Amino acid sequence: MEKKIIAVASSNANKIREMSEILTEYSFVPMKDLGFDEDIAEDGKSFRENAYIKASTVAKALGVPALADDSGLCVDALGGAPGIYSSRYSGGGNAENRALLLKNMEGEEDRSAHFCCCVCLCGPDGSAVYGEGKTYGKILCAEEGSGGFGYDPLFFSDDLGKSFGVASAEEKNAVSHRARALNDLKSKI
Ligand code: ITT
Repeated sequence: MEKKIIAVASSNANKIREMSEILTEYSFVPMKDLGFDEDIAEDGKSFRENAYIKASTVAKALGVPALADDSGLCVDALGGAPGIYSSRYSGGGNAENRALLLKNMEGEEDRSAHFCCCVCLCGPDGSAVYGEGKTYGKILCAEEGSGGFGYDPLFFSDDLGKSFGVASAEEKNAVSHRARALNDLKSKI
């Protein structure tokens, strides 16, 4: 059977790879491949608002439904930071973000954290359906593994009993915030 195509309002290739691994019945096509290659200002105050901004901008521009994922790491001892600012935490890339997180967690005893994900499927008319997911764990004192992306090597998953950096893609996708959000969305469409 032909896979249903979904336009994805994201320029994060790792997110799009995970979407394809999680919902295998769909073909996720990056917005760039459909002719949308602009920066979208993510000026919402929550994962949900940012997911809507991305999905609705691309859906309106392309005239087809679009899916966006807004996600991040929320650390209890840091008052929920970096949260919606996860990708821009240090002003650098993933390695710099992890280094800053480690520095800000130096000497912290409470290392509890969770990843959050809000996905939004939006039509060109602005109508939206959402899915939300979280996954809980602890911030490690040093990186473990090099798998996944972003903060994965610093995140010890309570569900898996190991870091997302050493987990296989299958293991991560069985418990991740992204898988939970996508499955929540799937149950509504
Ligand atoms: P798009 O907006 O283009 O989708 P982005 O990476 O800027 O890409 P976000 O604004 O949603 O997306 O920021 C998500 C950041 O949160 C991501 O860059 C990582 O730093 C972190 N993050 C989210 N999910 C993660 C995961 O599964 N593993 C590790 N880090 C993750």
